Amino acid sequence: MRWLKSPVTLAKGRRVYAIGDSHGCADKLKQLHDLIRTDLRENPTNATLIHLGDFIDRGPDSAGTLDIAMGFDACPVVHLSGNHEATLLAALDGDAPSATDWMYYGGREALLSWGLAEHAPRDTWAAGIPAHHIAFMRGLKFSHRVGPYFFAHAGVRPGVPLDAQSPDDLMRIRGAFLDSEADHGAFIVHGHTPVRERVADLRENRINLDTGAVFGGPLTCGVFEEDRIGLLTA
Ligand SMILES: [Mn+2]
Repeated sequence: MRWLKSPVTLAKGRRVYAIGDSHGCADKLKQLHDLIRTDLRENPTNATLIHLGDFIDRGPDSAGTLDIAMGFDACPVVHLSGNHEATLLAALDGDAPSATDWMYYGGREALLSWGLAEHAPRDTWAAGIPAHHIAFMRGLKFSHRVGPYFFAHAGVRPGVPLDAQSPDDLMRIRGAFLDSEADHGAFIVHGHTPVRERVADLRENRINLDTGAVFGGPLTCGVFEEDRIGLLTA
């Protein structure tokens, strides 16, 4: 495992794994889970796995990716929502612009993974997507805090207290957050905006774990322990 020096320190005896945007790349997510299981066996500790969201769309197997995400049982897991899950749920709730967006941003591939036709009419989606997948997506959280770390799919709005962040910012923000060198009150662990170099991007106030798995890059897991951050890739 490659280790980086973290600007913050997690309590001794704790470890957090965080996985960025998997976007239907079920094979890579399974490989990464296997690496985490091995790491836990070799270095047992009080660990939590956090999925940073965007499980679905674009890649070949959204359905399988959800099953794998839901099935991890080697330590407690927190699942966060990405904008793609939120957009699909809004479409299922009848929001027409969200349905159009969803089809445009990789929803067709997700429909195929659920055995629906690529152009299946919107009013057939809810019946065609397994109920346990919809329930899982509806249960996703928007952020999670562990010690000095704050986890969210996309980031946070600078100048807004962490406990007052809007779900929309937590799932969708880009420029205002990515350009900010401010201290947000915690070190932010996020994905959402693929790193061009396809390796986790560590800054003073945040780390971006979206290494573009669905665009040919690896899927990355950050391993947070004491004052260091390890990187596992699949
Ligand atoms: Mn996203």
